[in-house]
Parts: sequence; C-alpha cells; structure tokens
Amino acid sequence: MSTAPAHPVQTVSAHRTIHDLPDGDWALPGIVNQHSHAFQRAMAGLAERMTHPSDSFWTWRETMYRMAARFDPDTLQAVAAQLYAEMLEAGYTTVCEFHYLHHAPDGRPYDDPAAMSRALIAAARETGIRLTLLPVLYMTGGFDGRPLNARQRRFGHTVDAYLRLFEVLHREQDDTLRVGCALHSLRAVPPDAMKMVLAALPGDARLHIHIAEQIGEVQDSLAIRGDRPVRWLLDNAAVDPRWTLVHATHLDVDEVVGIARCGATVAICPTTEANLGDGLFPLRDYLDADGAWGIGSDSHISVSPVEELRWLEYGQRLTTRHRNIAATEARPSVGETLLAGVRASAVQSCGFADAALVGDTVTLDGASPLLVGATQSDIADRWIFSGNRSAVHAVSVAGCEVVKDGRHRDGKAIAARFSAAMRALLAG
Ligand code: NGQ
Ligand code: ZN
Repeated sequence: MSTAPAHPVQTVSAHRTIHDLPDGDWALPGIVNQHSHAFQRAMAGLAERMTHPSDSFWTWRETMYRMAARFDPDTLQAVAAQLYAEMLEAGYTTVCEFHYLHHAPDGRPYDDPAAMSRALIAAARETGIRLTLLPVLYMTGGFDGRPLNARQRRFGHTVDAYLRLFEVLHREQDDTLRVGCALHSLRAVPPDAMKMVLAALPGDARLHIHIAEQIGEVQDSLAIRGDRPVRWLLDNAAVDPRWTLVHATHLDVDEVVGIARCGATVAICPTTEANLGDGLFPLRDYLDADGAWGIGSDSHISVSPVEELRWLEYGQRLTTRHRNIAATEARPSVGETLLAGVRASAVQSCGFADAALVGDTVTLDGASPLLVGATQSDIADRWIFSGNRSAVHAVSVAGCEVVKDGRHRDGKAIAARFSAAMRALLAG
C-alpha cells in the first residue's frame, strides 16, 4: 500500500441543490448515509424493554452483542439487502458501512477472512446502493487495554491481519464501491496500533471513528489518556477532511472549534443518539464555527433522512426553547440549510468523486398532498418538516433507476429473504 500524501479532498459543486423538474416533481442530490451497522437493522424495536433498573447505552450494548452473535454471512446479506433497499426508498443513495462483525462467533476467521465484508458488498450490489465499506479495526475492550470479551472476539484483528483485510477489500474498489478505514473507537484501538494503521493506508483513504458518544467514555479517556477523547485525537493524529468523527456528542468549546478548523466531518445520528440516551450534539456552536457535518442512521431504528434532519433540529429546539436553530439570517430556511449541510460533506466523508455522485438523484412527487403548491423557497422545509408519508418517488444511483413509484425494483424478493433470515435470527 502506498504511503503517498493525501490527495486534496474535492469540494462540491454548489449548484446541486433541490430544484423543480418540468413535470412538477422535485429533484435533489442523493443523500449520503454516513454511518451504518447493517446487522443492527435486525434488532430495530427489540431493545425497548427494561433489562436493568438503570438501563443505558451499556446495557443496550449487551442486547446488541447477543444479536450480533447470531449472524453468519448469509443472514448478514439478507438483512443488509433489506436495509439498503429501505435506504434507497428513503432517499439515501450512498451508505458508509462501519463494519466490525468480521469473524465466526467463536472469534475464528472464516475460511475467507473477508466473508462478512463480501456479504455486505453483495447486498449493496444487488440493491444498487453506492457503498463505502469501512472495515473496522477493533482490538481492546476499553481504554485500559483489556482484552476483548467473549462477545467481542468476533470483531478483533491484529494490525497485520487488519491491513491484510483492508488490502484485499481495497482491490475490489469499483465505480460504486470505495473502501475506507474505521477505527472502532479510542476505547478499542491502542495509540500505537492507530499510528501503525494510519501510516500504512493509502493517502486518499477515508477514516471514520466513533468518538465521545457517552460521558463514561470521556471520563475514561481523561483518566487513562489524560485528555478528553476528541482533544486527544486532534493532538495525536493528523485529523483532516478525510476524517469523519461519528457522534462527537460530548465536546468542549475548544474541541468544537478544533474539529471545525481541521475540516473533518461529524456524522450525527440523531435518532440513534436519542434512542441510546447519548446526549445532544452542540449544533449551533458547531455551525457557527463553520464545521462540516452529515447524518447517519447508525442502528436503523429509523431509516429516513427526513427523520434524522427533523430530529437534529428538534433536539436543539427542545433544549434551547427556541425555534429555527440551524437557520441564519443569511439562510433563513432550516430545511435548505440542513440539506446543504449534508450535501457539503458528502464527498469528503464517503470518498467517491463529486463527478461520480452527479448520477445519484432523488425525485420527490410534486403531486404529493404534502408538497402541493411548493415553491423553490419552501420545498426543502416542506419535505423535511411535514407529515410522515414518504414523498420519495424515484431514486437513481449512477444514472440507474433503482426506486420507481416509491418502491425498490426488487423489494418483494429482498423482503422475502429478509423475512426468512429474521425468523432464523429470532429463533437463534
Ligand atoms: C457499535 N454503536 O459499535 O455498534 C456502537 C455501540 C460501542 C453506537 N455507538 C458499541 N451507536 O460503542 O462499543
Ligand atoms: Zn456506530
């Protein structure tokens, strides 16, 4: 692998926002889903029962690990295909898949160590979604360097084995597949390992990392690394626009400005962050610092850019007791501001060229009751802030129509296989 310096990250052409079509429909660029764990689609709605008197992110994680333990490559492909079809129907045309379910449940690699990655690639190919596959490096069970526990064993790699997997997958890149690198979190990757991997990756690889999602993580980082997680990362890695920091919920003022200045993207996952009780991202401060950001559906308790963007804004309204938080006097439309935000970080977060994304379009049904009489100045607000019926009509990826009349072209067959896989998983 080359250690060439980073290519400059490409910027986005400004003209590609929402606009009207001659037949009265509306078109917008496909939306990048910057954070996904596909297998978690199988547990949507199944972690809403009390398991402990003070349930939290950490008790949810035990439930999630139990579900993770049941997957094999076939069930993963069936669940991912259903999820990716749902994403396309909702208007996501690219998914950044943060993939750590690498090995068999006992921790041993499959005969093909890339078998689980290949299941995700196959699901993306059959549905037609653009995939940025992010094989995850996962080595330790906490900041103190403790070994992975029995449930985490199937996530783990040595640095060498990880780089071999990365290399094998990287060779598969094509027009609709990019391969980047994910570090699970500072909890899971010791400093030396992080440095070795970063030094070995191709210069243009995208880098994603979970960071500062929970207060407990901030406390452990302070206690063991002597600094808050984001501060530590900014001081110990050359964070730049190739990086996507997932969640980055708990930030102090210097960290807000630090991320914005280095040009990294924050992948905010509002519905999952609400579901897991993470806390609220300091959106207004971050926008004031000119920070880049996008959205992810993460655990897939919701698969809808509309709902992510709506709740990104609503969370801020609930805590500030004001309205129209993302807007400014220069850009008074909240919806337009939000769509422009996700569009601005698309290329740098997913690693596809801007020119490639030109063929990724979403068409909204101008005849939908929710959009009747919409104008250029209110269409984004009306799409994001009214009702719950999807107005997404047609979706194309790389110029190929995969959703028509609101439905994925292979939706029925994909749903049938998903249903069989779910029965097996729930019985397991
Ligand atoms: C994950 N998900 O890796 O799936 C994580 C939980 C962890 C979210 N943070 C597990 N939403 O962070 O250890
Ligand atoms: Zn995640």
